[in-house]
Amino acid sequence: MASYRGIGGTPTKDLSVYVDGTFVPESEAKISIFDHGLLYGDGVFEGIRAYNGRVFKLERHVHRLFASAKAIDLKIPHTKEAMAGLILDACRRNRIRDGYVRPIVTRGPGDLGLDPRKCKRGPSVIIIAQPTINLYGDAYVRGLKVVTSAYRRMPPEALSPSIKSLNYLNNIMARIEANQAGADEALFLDMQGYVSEASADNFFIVNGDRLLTPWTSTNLPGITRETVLELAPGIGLKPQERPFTLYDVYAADEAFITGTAAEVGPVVDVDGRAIGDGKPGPRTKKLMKAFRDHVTSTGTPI
Ligand code: PXG
Repeated sequence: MASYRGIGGTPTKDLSVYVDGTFVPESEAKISIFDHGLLYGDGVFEGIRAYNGRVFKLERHVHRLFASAKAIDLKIPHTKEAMAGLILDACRRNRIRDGYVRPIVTRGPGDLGLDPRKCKRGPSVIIIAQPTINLYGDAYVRGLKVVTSAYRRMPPEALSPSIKSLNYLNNIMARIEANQAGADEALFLDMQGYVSEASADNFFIVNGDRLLTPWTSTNLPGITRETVLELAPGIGLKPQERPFTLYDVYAADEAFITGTAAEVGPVVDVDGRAIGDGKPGPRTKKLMKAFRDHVTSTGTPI
């Protein structure tokens, strides 16, 4: 059965998905309507890519999944090694060479109250592995149009944006604004008015040979972000993590977003201001190529 869904609308067949201890066809996969992941967004997840038959930064993603779970006091019923093994197994069973993997761990079935102690059975563990995705299509060639969100990124005082939790409404509200403005992405400011991140991606600007991104206290410590910071010196860019404002964005030579699904995406317009000359910048393009070379030649073999 072919259907169109998944990030970017990639056609997929009936996938083999992992749910609570076994692999089943997705059409037979079941989760309780009392699962607190559904009722309250009480859970954590990861988004992981496979390139060329290898899972990119698998250990780093598994580590972040466990760190997110720890932060919400959720005990994942597997070791990190077993979880990594299940992710690779999900790829193998779906014959993934280039794909996207989504492990999810919820608080599990409870009752209609939000007290996690009611979830006596324990966490639900789900792993979906699907073939490659293309998030923004031709937007990578023309560059992305971004608008600043009227919502601020959830501050760490309310809920740490470093936790990759199932609560994405803050991000979704911003994405709705971007959709209504006819933009590709939304840019969040933090509560102090500094640039935070996009709705599902980290944000960078380039000025001369300087590469700037905000530090991660007000955004997700993205694994693509880390990778770009590692690759930058190799193409002659000096990376720096520090706060900056919308003025710095409007006046930047180049801008781009990073994310596992988005990869490195050139930004050419922010709030109606052309960034640089309004075309994907030369250093961004160099970085996109360095990123592609890196991800297609490293990773854990499936
Ligand atoms: N910030 C946020 C808020 C994210 O959700 C990133 C940054 C990038 O992190 P990585 O580790 O992937 O470089 C994310 C990524 C999507 C999608 O549709 C993206 C994410 C989660 C769900 C969907 O692109 N997370």
